[in-house]
Amino acid sequence: KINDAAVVSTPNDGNTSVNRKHRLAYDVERVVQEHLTYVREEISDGWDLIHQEGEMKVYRREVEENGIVVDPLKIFHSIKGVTGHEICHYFWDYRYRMEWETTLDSTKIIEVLEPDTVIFFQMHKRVWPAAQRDSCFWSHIRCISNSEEDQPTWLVVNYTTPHHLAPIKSPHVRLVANVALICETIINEPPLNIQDIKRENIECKLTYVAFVNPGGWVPSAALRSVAKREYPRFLKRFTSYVLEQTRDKPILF
Ligand code: 18C
Repeated sequence: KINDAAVVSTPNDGNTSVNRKHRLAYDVERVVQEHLTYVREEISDGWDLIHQEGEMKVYRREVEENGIVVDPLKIFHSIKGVTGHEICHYFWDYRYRMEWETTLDSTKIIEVLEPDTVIFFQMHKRVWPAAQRDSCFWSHIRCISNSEEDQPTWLVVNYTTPHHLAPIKSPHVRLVANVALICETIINEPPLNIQDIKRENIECKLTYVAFVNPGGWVPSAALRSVAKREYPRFLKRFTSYVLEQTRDKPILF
């Protein structure tokens, strides 16, 4: 089900194609289902709480593959005054991205597969002395209704894919990402009439997970310390941005 607010529009630069039953539909379904299964798993041995601030808890598991740090990261947060739909809308829609992402030089949609699934090419900021990273990934937004009574779960998944419009060009290094943002909306002390729900009654419980392979060697300690600082920073900035954007707008359930 596609919500009007989530329909994408892209600049008509002749470099974007649109098609309906798309070639990555199976891949999208598989990865979405994996995230939905994984999100219910409890934090177990091996996960370290690396940052805690208010309601936000950031966990990380230290993992290396062929000497490259690929630490899975998981953040739990709870934000009063917004819905899961609002959080996912602002995360997915490219029009807002450069307003809250501080680690990007650029972002561009290179293909629209469906109104809820697009392919991005992004150039990340260079962190000296490592080579500059870029990324190419499909990005999918979805609403999942669990029952008539409960608020739906909203999620966004960003998953690396190759694309002919985004060849890997040295000296840039292609990073590999599998990121999901999964949001539930809680209504506290629900008023009898649904129309009377105010922002003070709503709360979004979110889980953000990231599996990122930097695509080439970077010094482990430096990478871990940048990641430890940047992920909480991103989530704080992004959620404040959504609060600011939605404060005076009608609630988007
Ligand atoms: O999920 C986020 N954003 C989405 C929309 O853009 C999308 C992004 C996916 C890619 C995430 C990968 C991030 C790695 C970027 C490397 C370069 C970062 C530059 C850092 C600048 C200080 O899903 C939000 C993503 C929030 C990302 C937080 C940054 C994490 C930093 C990771 C460490 C990189 C270290 C590079 C080498 C350092 C060694 C000296």
